[in-house]
Amino acid sequence: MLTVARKAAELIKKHRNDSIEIISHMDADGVCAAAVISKALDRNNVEHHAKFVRMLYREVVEELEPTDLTIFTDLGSSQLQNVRDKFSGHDVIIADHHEPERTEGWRELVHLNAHQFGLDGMQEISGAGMTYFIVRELDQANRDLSGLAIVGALGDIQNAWGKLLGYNRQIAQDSIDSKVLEQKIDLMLYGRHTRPIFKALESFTDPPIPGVSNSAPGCVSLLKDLDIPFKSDGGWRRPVDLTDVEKRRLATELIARAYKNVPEELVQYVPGLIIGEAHTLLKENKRSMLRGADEFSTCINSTARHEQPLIGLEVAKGDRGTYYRAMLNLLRYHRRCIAEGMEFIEQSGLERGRRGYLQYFDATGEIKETFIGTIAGLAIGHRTCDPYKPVVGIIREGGAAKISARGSKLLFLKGLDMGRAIRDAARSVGGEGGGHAVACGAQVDENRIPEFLLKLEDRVIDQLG
Ligand SMILES: [Mn+2]
Repeated sequence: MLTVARKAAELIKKHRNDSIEIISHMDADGVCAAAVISKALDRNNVEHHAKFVRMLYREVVEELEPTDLTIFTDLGSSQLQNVRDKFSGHDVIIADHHEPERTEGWRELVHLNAHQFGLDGMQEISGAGMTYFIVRELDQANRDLSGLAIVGALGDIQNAWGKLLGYNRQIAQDSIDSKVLEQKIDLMLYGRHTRPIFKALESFTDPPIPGVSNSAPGCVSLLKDLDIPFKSDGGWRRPVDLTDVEKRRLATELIARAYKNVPEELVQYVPGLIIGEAHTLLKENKRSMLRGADEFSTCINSTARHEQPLIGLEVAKGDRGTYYRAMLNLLRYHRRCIAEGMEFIEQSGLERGRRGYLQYFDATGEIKETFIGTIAGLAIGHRTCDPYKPVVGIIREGGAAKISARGSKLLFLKGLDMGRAIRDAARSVGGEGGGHAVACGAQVDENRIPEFLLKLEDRVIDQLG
């Protein structure tokens, strides 16, 4: 793999005085990947532009123009045919971790894909990680960009086992060595550096914990029972302020409670979801949303969700001024959209699949298309939802249905790969789909939604045995 990464680095050096375009995936990993390469190019005073797309559908590729060098990051491999039709004969680098299409490349293409080297692109390395290997070959001084590669990996939920695997571990080691990252075993609470402890507890829903998940009063009384103060002189204590003894006390109680609730065959996965590796970006301010690598990735994700990836790009590259403030605004808007989306779920509830293994909602005209996945994900934690069944969100528009599906980490650990399930189900009704094991999407003909849901449900049942 390093040989190919080196070839890519050589190609970049060759074009250092030419026009270079970066085309990346419009999600957190894609934005981080673009930031990694863009930052490395900046350091060498190489001019370049960045552009973000959701998918390299034929009509999307049609709109692109080959320049002296085009660098695709976090996409390209799985739509290689479309890319080739337009870019064949031109200098192109693809750094991707999605499963590649079985298509020949062309002479001027340097194709760096995780799968070609026997890596598990779903869990072991992200698009930002693949890109990182190129910039490290470009200059060893780029090792400090490894922190962004970890943010990208978390954006793609590559830590579902409570820790990073494979090459991601190597990348994390690079960032520990270059003093940008700290990796520590901790409670897997979201908002470690920014939220009051009881808030962080309340939003913990995977696995669901009785009397804690979605229950602010429950969290407050839990902390009281465990003799853990939730305030100090400086205001609310955050998860990061807990002492090791307090953390252990809390972890023991959370695990014990989750055990009582979780179906027996899933019990073995519970501790790994409550305790795991936490990643802290040491160069960020202590109370900043960017201090925790997981929160950093949410920030970047919100810019991509709302189609402002260039804001995310600048923040990922280090802007803490104008773009950072724009991102915080976007984050506020993001939270408002979440509140509205959840209000809709609260009002309308979820429908059940015919065989009871799927839950879905149709939010046409209610929720923005780019946002349906976020709401589907949060719906899993909602009180009206069965947390042990995947959730599907549907938006109908112009005869097509845009579908997003989410499964819990718990189901993933049990063996459910929603990305594969949705791809197969979509294909079987003449549509297209794919994505990650816990977060994925599809597009099918509006008239075939019921048929699609049945096929999807069949596949979920098959996979879960
Ligand atoms: Mn990715």
